[in-house]
Amino acid sequence: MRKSLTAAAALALGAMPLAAMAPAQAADSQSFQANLTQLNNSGASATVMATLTGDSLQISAQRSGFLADAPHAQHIHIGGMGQCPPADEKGSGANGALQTTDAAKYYGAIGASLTTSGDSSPDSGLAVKRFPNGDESYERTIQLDSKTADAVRNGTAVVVMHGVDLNGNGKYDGEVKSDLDPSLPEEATDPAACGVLQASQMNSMPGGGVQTGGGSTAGTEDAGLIALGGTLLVGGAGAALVASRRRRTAEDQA
Ligand SMILES: [Cu+2]
Repeated sequence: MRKSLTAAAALALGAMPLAAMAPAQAADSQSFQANLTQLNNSGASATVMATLTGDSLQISAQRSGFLADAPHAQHIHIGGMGQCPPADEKGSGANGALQTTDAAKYYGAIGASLTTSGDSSPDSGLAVKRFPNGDESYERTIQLDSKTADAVRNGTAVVVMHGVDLNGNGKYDGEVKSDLDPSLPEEATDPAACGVLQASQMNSMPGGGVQTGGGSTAGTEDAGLIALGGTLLVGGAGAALVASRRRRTAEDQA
């Protein structure tokens, strides 16, 4: 965990020219990870790493167990409970298969489409020619809308990858049509794997975050950087909280 985190941080920093490494920009970047586990008994799983800078999200995915030679729509879902459904959740598909909208109360609607090229808005939710096939890995930097960026920051964004071979015949087919697009079989769009994007640095520290002393993180090369980011971040949030309290007090007195 720590090893990959360090590597990701080094990569992010290495990609930036030195002149761009102003403290404000470094503090503004946050790293996230999602461990996607199977839905619909798909056997699929994935690890997603992401770094959010402003509304710009650098995101990568390593996948396994997805139906080969078939496109797998993948999205960041927002506006639900910020959770995945239980793995054994039943839905409206064939033999109780879970369709995408069956679990919308858990993970919400599409906030961004993790396409391989072009548009990455919810409009491209079913752009099947611009999603990875099978277990192809994925890496891209996309612009999020502010709602989706906020959801990522708040830990309520959920990555869902779709496309399940329910009947095990090696292709998308079957009697039941997709709840998203009736021209497709449900297998093409049923959720195959799901995971919540969670902050991969500060939240893993004891006490919710900021360590100013030597502490248990001493010994990692980027501990100082992480602590600095945490301090600035918490400082910013604290200031916003104070400001909103002041506003509320002013309103109460008016
Ligand atoms: Cu989706």
